[in-house]
Amino acid sequence: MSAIVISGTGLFTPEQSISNAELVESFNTWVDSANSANAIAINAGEQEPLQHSSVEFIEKASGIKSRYVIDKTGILDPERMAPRIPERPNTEPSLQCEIGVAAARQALSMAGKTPQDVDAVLVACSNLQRAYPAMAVELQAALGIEGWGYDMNVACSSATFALQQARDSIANGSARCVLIINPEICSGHLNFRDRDAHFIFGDVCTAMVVESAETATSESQFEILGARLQTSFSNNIRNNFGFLNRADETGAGQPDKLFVQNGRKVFKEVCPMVAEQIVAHLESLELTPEQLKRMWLHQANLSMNQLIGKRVLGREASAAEAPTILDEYANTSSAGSVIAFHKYNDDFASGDLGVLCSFGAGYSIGSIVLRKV
Ligand code: CO8
Repeated sequence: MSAIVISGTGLFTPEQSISNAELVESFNTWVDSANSANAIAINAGEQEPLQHSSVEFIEKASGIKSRYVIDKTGILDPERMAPRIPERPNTEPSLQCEIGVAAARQALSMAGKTPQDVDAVLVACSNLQRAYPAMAVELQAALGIEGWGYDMNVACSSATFALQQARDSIANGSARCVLIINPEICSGHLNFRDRDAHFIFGDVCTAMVVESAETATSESQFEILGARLQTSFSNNIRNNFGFLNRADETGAGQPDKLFVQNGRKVFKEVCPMVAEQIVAHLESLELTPEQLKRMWLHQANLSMNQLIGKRVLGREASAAEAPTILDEYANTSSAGSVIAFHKYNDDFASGDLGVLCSFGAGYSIGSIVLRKV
């Protein structure tokens, strides 16, 4: 079997960005007005007052300083606290298609591919804009790609799981070249009134071109040496939004129809699983952690990545060994590790090794070991 490579990556970043200070100001304004509306119950001791959020807490607990979003005004409006993204008529490209096209064109151009070279489109992300037709099929049409496409969702691990699917499709001959697109509009499913989570996510779209080394002409190619996936059921990160919500009105408007998590448990349970997976995956390829030049880790929390880096390497990982993009982008779900890879691989020489690794809801973990061609 000939080698299979990632030959191009693309990144669409929304124009609007929200700083922690802006987000906290809006949140605290909403808290003050909710507390004054409930002053009687609060003063009577029947209800706990809501607490302010803080810039210091956010940066210290997560490492996040800002996030890009599709719509800043709606999120920061204390009367609304949700992005304002008008529905489009069916005759216009949907938003996920629009940002997907932008990231995909960049990835195709880097790989030196035309739409005619591509056989398959995988849209892999945490939240799909609609049930059907598949976003992948709309994107396929918008890009002028013949062949097939489908959507898949493994939350934060969607992109790494799609990489394995792409590799398998090329290896078994069902596609020559696969385009993976991760349109993550996380602000649509984030509860901006939840003090524990209102700062966590941002919006973005990434794309990757995967093909056989035999057809690849890109100057920058990374061979997929191995792909390892793991899932283990947990309720600690959950979103109960779904098509059956209308069949039980009692749940309407409940916070569980948006992102909810027990962040502390996620932190404690997931970090060791991720480190163990990376080490075992390397071992199965007869590689050692010392041979890694870089870990492009999922971007959820800076301390999480520092802990994983330390467990894998047996010492602190330097900023160059485990680069951070979450300070600027926040958690962009499946796109996070792909952004890190997209931005931090120029210094790789032929033969250098890295691991692209995601982890998140499910729980789900995906590790992809890459070698620069
Ligand atoms: N401001 C000030 N104080 C706060 C705030 C705030 N905003 N929030 C909480 N606090 C307080 C708490 O009340 C608590 O106070 P006390 O000690 O008095 O009880 C104190 O701060 C500490 O709170 P925590 O224990 O919750 O704080 P942590 O240090 O654990 O940090 C984090 C919280 C940042 C959430 C951290 O636990 C974390 O990052 N965990 C890992 C999360 C993670 O990786 N999740 C992955 C989820 S993403 C995924 O899989 C994809 C989902 C799909 C995307 C959908 C898009 C929306």
